[in-house]
Amino acid sequence: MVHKARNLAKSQELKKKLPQNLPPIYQHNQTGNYESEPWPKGDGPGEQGMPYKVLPQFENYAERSVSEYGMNIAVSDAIAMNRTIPDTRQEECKYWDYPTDLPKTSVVIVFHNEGFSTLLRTVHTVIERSPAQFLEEVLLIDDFSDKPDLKERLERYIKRFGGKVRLLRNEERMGLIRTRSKGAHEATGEVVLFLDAHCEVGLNWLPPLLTPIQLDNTTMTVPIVDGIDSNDFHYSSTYPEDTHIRGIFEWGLLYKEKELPHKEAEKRAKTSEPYPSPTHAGGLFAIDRKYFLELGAYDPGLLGWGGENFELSFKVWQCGGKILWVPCSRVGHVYRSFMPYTFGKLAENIKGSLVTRNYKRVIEVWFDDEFKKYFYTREPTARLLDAGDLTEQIELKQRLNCKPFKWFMKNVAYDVPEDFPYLPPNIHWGEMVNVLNKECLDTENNEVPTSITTSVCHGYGNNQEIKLNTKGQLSTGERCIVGDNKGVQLVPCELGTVDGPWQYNEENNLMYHTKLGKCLAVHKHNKKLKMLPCIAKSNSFKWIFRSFEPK
Ligand code: UD2
Ligand code: MN
Repeated sequence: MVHKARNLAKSQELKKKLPQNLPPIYQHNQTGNYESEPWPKGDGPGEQGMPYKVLPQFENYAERSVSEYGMNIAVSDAIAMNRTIPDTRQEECKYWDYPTDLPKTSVVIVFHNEGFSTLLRTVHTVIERSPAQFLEEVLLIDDFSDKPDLKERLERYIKRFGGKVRLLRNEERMGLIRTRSKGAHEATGEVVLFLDAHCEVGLNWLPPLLTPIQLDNTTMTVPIVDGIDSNDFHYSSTYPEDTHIRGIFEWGLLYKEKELPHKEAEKRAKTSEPYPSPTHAGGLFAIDRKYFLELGAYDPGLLGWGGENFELSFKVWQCGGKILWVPCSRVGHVYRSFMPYTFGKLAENIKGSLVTRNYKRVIEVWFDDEFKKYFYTREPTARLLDAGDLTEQIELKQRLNCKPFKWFMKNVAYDVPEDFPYLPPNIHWGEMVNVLNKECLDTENNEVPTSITTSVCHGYGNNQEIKLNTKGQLSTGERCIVGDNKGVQLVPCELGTVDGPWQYNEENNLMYHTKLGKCLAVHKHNKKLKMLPCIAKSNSFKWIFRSFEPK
C-alpha cells in the first residue's frame, strides 16, 4: 500500500538559494529550506503513528509472526508503506536552513530474515522523505536470509524504484557487522548512512545529518531514535520533550544513556543544534564513506552482533573525529521483544558468549591497561575467552596516532563515572554453591526485580555467575542482590554506587548482611532464599564460590 500523492522528495522545492558551504542558519518563524508541507491526516491502519490491532481472522498469523520475527509482521502488513508518523522534533527544527550542496548519500540497510513489509517501509520512507539530489542509492544487503518472500518477490518489488535501490546478497552468513563493512566498500555515495531494516524516517531527517559531515568529514552523526512498538507499531518519542540524551556505556559494555551535561548544553546557541556524544546505540548513523574506510570500517574480527557500536565510537573519538547526535533528525526503530535469529556457523568453534568475546576485542584494543580491569571486574569470565588476533587493530591504532582511553574519559565521557563508577576489585566470583543442597544461587532471568532461588549448578552461563566486591556489593552482571526481612531479590544496582551490605566470612562460609545483622540461607524444601539469624554450624547458611570455565 503506497500513497502516491505523498512523494515528499518532489515537493521539496528549495525556497531559497543559499551560498555554497555555509553552516546551517536559523531564522525564527521562517520555514527552513528543506521543510515540506505538513502531512495530510490519513486515517488508515497505523496512520499518524497510531497503534493498530489486526482483525480477528489474522490473530493466529499475528501471533506466529511475533515468534518468528520478534515483532508483529501481521500488523506491519496492514499499515501503509509510507504511513504518516507524528513529527516528534522540537518546534525549532522547522526553522533551520541547510546547505544546498550536501554530500550524496548511500543508505545502507543490512538484513537477515526480516519481515518484508517492515524492510520495504524502511526503503519507502527513505526514498520519499529524502531530497532526491542527496540520495545516491539505497543499498540493501541480504545477510543470507532464507525466507522465500525475500527472494524474487523482493527483487521484483524494488524495480519500481527505478535503479535507486540496489540489492546485494551474501553467499554465506556474515553477521551484521561484517555485512555493514561490506556495504561501506560497495556503496557509491560520499556518505554512508546505516539503518536497521525496521525503521521509518521522519520529516526532513536527512539534511541535518549531512550538514555536520559536510562541515567536517571526521564527524559522524546520529539521529534521535524514536520507538515503534513491536506489537502494535505505535510510533512515539523515546525521550521526554526537551531532554537531550547521549550514548554512554557501563563497564560490562552494555549500552547506556544519560542526559547531556550542562557544560555541553551551554555551548549551543539553540537547543536543536547537534551535540557531542561519547557513544551511539549502533544501528543508525551517517559517516563520510572514505573516512569510515580509513578507520578500517569495523574490526573484521567482531562476529555477529554487538560491541561494534563501541568499537566505532572509541575509534572515532580517540583517532581525532567526533560523534554528534542530531536533535532535528528523527528515525523510528522497532525494538524487538527478543532476538529472533541465531548466529549459525558464525558461533561455531567459538567458546563462550560471542558478544562478550566482541567486547573483549574492543576493550583490549581501545582501553588503556588501567581501564581494562574494570571490564574484567564487571565481566570476570571474559578473561577466559580467546578474543582472537588483535595485531591489526593495534597497528591501526598506532598508525592513526590515536589518543589513549584516558583522554577520552577526561574529555568526552567524563560523566560516565557519575552513573558507573570505577569498580573496586572482586573478592570472589564464580558460581555460589550452597553446602546443604549442593545447588547454585540462580538469578533465573533478567526481569528485575525478581526473587532468587538455587537450582542445579550449570557452570558457565548467565544466571549463576555471581561476584562479590571489596565494598560489599554482591551482584551478577549489572544486577545487584539485595536482602531484607522478607526475602532476597535481584534488582538494578543503584546508579553511582559500587558498595553493598555483604560480608563473606571465609572461615565458616557465611554470607553476612551487615545492615540486617543476618545471614543468607536457603530454605530446606522450597529452595527460597531468606535472611535469617546466622547459624554458623548449619549447612543451609554455608556458601562456597567455585570458578568455572567457558563452554
Ligand atoms: C542494536 C542496533 C543494531 C546493532 C546492534 C549491535 C539500533 C537501533 N540497533 O541492536 O543496529 O548495532 O545493536 O550489534 O541501534 N542483521 C544482519 N545479520 C545478522 C544479524 C542482524 O544483517 O546476523 C541485521 C538485522 O536484520 C537488522 C540489523 O542487522 O537490520 C540490526 O540487527 P537487530 O535489529 O537485530 O539489532 P538491534 O536493533 O537489536
Ligand atoms: Mn534493530
